[in-house]
Parts: sequence; C-alpha cells; structure tokens
Amino acid sequence: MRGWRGKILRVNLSKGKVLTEEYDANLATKYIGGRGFAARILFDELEPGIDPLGPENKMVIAAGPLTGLPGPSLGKLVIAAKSPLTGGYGDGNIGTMAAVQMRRAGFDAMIVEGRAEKPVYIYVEDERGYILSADGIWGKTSFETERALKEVHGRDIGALVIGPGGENMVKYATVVSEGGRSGGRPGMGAVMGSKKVKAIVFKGSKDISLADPETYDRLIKEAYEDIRGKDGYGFWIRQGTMMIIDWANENGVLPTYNFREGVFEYSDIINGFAMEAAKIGRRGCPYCNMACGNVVLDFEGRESELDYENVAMLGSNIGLGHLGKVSVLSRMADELGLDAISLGSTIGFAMEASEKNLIKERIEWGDFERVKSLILDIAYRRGDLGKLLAEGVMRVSQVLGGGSQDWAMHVKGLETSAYDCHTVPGMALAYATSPIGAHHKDAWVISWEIKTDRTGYTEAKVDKVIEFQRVRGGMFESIVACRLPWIELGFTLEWYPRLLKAATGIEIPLEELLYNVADRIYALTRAFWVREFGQAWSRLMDYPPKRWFKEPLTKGPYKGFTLDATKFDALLNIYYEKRGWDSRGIPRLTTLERLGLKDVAQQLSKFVTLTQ
Ligand code: PTT
Ligand code: SF4
Repeated sequence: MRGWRGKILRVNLSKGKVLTEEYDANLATKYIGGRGFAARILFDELEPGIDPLGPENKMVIAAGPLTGLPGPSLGKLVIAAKSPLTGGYGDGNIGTMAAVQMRRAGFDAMIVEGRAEKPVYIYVEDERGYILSADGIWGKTSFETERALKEVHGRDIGALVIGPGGENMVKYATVVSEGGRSGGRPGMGAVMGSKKVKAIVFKGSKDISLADPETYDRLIKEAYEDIRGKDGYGFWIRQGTMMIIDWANENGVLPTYNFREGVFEYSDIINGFAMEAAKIGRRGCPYCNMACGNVVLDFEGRESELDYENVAMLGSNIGLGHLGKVSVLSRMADELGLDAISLGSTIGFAMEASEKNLIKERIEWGDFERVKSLILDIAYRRGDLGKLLAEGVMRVSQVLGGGSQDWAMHVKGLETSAYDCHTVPGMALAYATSPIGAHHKDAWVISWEIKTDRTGYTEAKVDKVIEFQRVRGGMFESIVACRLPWIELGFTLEWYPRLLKAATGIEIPLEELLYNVADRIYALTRAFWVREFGQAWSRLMDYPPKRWFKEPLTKGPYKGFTLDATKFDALLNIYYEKRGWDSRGIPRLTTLERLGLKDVAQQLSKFVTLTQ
C-alpha cells in the first residue's frame, strides 16, 4: 500500500504486551482512516454493554492516508472509544504533532486495550512501542506533563496527554496536546485515565511512501497558494473562530445563561475584536497555513488559547462578561484536561439549579472566583458538588430532578455546543442526529440556515444536514483533514480526491467518499448505538433539549420563539427516510446490505428486529 502504512499498533496494558498488526487493504478502501477505522474496530472488538471505564473498553487513535504528509491542515488524528458520558460511540479530533509522528513511526492507528496496574505512559518510536512508568508525571497538569515528556524524549515528539480530569475520570475529560489542542469531548480523556495511561508519545523518522510524489508536491504547493489567496484569509488569521461571537449575538443564537436568552449584554467585551486587542500570538496544527489558535494573556498573566466555543460556553453561557477571566477558565480547562463546552454547560446548569434552589450552594451567574474553585472541585472530584458535576448535565439533572431534565442541555448525554437552537430547527436536527451526541462538528448548518429560511421546517434542511454530515462527519473525519479550509475559506472538496490519488495511487472519487464511505460510517456508528441500547433504543434519543421546545427565548430579535415539537418530529421522519433508516432511527436491512455491512446487520439483528 502507498499512502497508508498498513499497520496498527496494539497495546494490551493488562498483559503488558505491544504488538504490530497488519490490516487488510479492504479496511483502507472501505473506511479510509480516522473515524472510519475507529468505528469499524470498536464495532468489531467491543462487546455491547461493557463498562466504558472498565478494562474491556478500547481506545482507538487513528490517522488517515494523508496524515503526516505536508499539505493543508493534514496534521490531525481521531481518538475514539465507547463514551463514558453517553454510553454510545464517542470520538474527537485533535490537531497535533502526535498525528504526524505516529505516522512517521510507521502506524496508521493504535489500539489501547486492558488496564495497567500502575500509572504508565506509552512510548512509540519507529515501529516499536514501550509501556513505561508514569511515576513523576501522574498527578501533573497536562501542560506540566507534556513539558516533562519533552525533557526526556526531546522537543520533536508528539504527545497526547491527560490532566487531572482524565485521571479522575471526569465524564467529559478530554485528551490534550501542545497546550491548547483538546479533543474527545465525550470523555476520551476519562477512558485514557481509566486505563491508567497518562500519556502516549510518538516519535518517528520514517518517510511515508507515496504513489506519485511529484504530483503530490505540485498539488500541495498549489493548494497552499489557493488557501492564501482566499478572500477571508486575512480576517481568519486575525480572529479565527472568535469572529463567531458577534455573528452569534447579532443572530440571537449565542448561548447565554444556560441557553435562555440568545444574546449577551457584554458580548462586545468577549468578542473577536476584544480578543485581537489582547492577542499576543497565534498557534496552529502541523502543516496548517491558516493557523487559528489565538493566544492571549489571561487575567492572571498566563497564556491561554481561545476559540469561539470556549469563550461562549465559559463566558456568555455562565454570565461572565470579562475576556481575561474567561481566558483563565479556558486555560484551566486545557490544563486540567476538561472539555470546555461540557464544562461551561455543566456550570451554567449548576448556576440555574442554584437559582432555582435545587442545589443548596449559592453559585451566582458570572462569579469568577466561585467558578474557578468549582472547576478544580470537578477536575479532582472534590466534595459532593464537585463529584456530582463531574458527571455531566444529563446525570446531574437525573439526580436533582425538579424538572431540571428540561433544561439539561444535551443530546444522548453529550452537552450541546455553543449554538442556541430555539429558532433554528435544522441545527437542532444536526445536534439530534450527530453520531456522538450534541456536537456541531458533523453538521454546522446554522450559518446557511440563518441566511436562507431560518425558522422553517423544510426538506431542504434535512438535505443540508445530511450533505454536511457526509462531508464533515464522513469525509473529513475519515481522511482526517481539518475541515476549516473548506468551510471557512472555500477551499474546494475536489482537492481531496486529487491528493488521495497522488498519495495512494487509488482513484477514490468524491461521490465514493460522500455516498459510500461516509454513509457506511454513519450507518456503522448508528449500529453501534443501537446495539448498545438494544430494546431501550428509541427515537426519543434523537431529540434536542426540551428547553428549546418549551421555554421561549427571553431576549433579543427572536424573543418569544421556540421549536415546534410536531414539526420537528416530521423533520426527523424525513431524515430517517432519506438515510434509509426506519421510524425508530435504526438502519434498515437493505441499507446495511447496500453499504456492504451485511455482517453488521447480522450482529444487530441479535439485539433488535431489523426492518427490510
Ligand atoms: C472540539 C471542540 C471544539 S470545536 C472547541 S472550539 W471549535 C472546543 N475546544 C476546546 C479547547 O480548545 N480546550 C478545551 N479544554 N476544550 C475544548 N472543547 C471544545 O472542543 C479544533 C479546531 C476547531 S476549534 C474546530 S471548530 C474544528 N474541528 C474539527 C473537527 O472536529 N474535525 C476536523 N476534521 N477538523 C476540525 N477542525 C477544527 O479544529 P473535539 P483541535 Mg478539538 C483549546 O476535538 O472533541 O472534536 O471537540 O481539536 O486540534 O483543538 O482543533 O470553534
Ligand atoms: Fe488547526 Fe485551525 Fe489550521 Fe484547522 S485551521 S488545522 S484547527 S490551526
């Protein structure tokens, strides 16, 4: 194989064994890499019903055939496992040198299974892997850990680490890299912590062999130039995703006071321009020429890397209108290895619960010092409240009761990202049907929706959700390329089959990537969920939070609006029909067979009856 390495590293922590396995070329062409590999491996190797934080769970780290090659925004990897937050398929995407170095070390993917007796880290260098003692780094923050590993193994390593959040198995702990990259929202850091793995370090020196190196070189030069020449390039470099704060506020979709208001009175204090005034630098993922990591000095004089999601969820959503202070909270999330979205949602939920006397502690909106101590309590699971909030909003609301399930902002247990959907049914559908819970990554249709027919419940919206899921959740997550050059600057999708051809020698047309590979991955992740929940699976799991249906927006241009449950239900029916899933949201037998997933159908039919 060219492009692909053809090898997976399997690390069994319980047995203390490290094995190199060659995989079948079919896996490569049917699933490409990244999420495709992860979903297939997890479906094949996990028994349904296992404890996500037990040794039976497996963690898959997977790259794609372009990862580690120079080329626009190709330095990313997918990290996946059964999620402790949702109980279903979970993954995240991180831009990191670890992606580059894993491939240079000779592997397309790595499977981590079992559980170590004592804290360890995994060191991989040029086709060999070692399980080493984590004495001296267990208990450290993610930043300290990475610094310590660089002192031992050199500055050019790529490292995936967890902070105290992962060690203490906070349900929304993430995996962190390079101080400001964090991925695996559905608790991938907790899974790593449950295995007692503090870090995974990669170092490689082996070039990746390409089918047509000359064409590849020419293409990437042209591709970088194409991106640099795009209209929005300059502004993107200035603000990156932070430009979304103003847009979200103007359009009444900024999460505010636990998704109640849609607009924030202090939005101009935390927006992209405020960030520009505080900006001291810019970071990015490997090989990216539109680096979007905005580095500012926070209120405590330390560096913090800001994205829209972090600022919205730890700013407006908890009523904190002070960029320097929001930056402290965001930096704490990175240091402690907690997902900033779920953290902001859980804290916003706790503030509302406190306001409504469902919890006895007083936690005022925007109380910076209180939030700081609460974040530490969560990361270290300290005190009753810290322990409870470490479980995420779905479980906290189940414990508190009092109607709080209606304003626990999640789908399937994963907290909604930073877009209020009272007025945008298409975006609500995107959250509802995402394969990992309420993440915007698969189908960020909201910008298109607001420009077209904002509040309508139309078939066109279903088509857009599916189109985006195919492109973003299917194609980008399996090639494992950053989607931002495409969605933000208009770098066209046609580049990717060309790059793939030059790297692998195989012609994989865009249609194949979108209608076969992507749909296959979607059917497979859905099958994973359905197999886990069996008879308990219901279309109600594909519903956005009740707040958006029951409680109108209280402020802004769309004050008074809610989603309509009957119309949403009809939209969901159209979605299922177009996907070839039945009215329960379960892939039909014919759909699975068409996508080459006959074996998956056989498995699934042991748990639920499949419709023809
Ligand atoms: C991603 C989610 C996002 S999506 C953001 S900001 W965004 C939050 N970032 C966090 C953070 O930072 N620290 C923290 N402690 N928690 C955080 N939680 C949130 O996590 C990220 C970029 C961004 S910035 C986006 S949109 C794009 N996401 C991509 C994706 O998912 N796939 C893909 N093929 N390309 C993408 N490109 C962009 O990457 P999760 P990163 Mg992250 C500090 O991982 O689990 O998917 O959650 O990966 O390397 O930091 O890049 O406005
Ligand atoms: Fe990473 Fe941003 Fe570049 Fe994407 S655009 S590769 S997220 S730095």
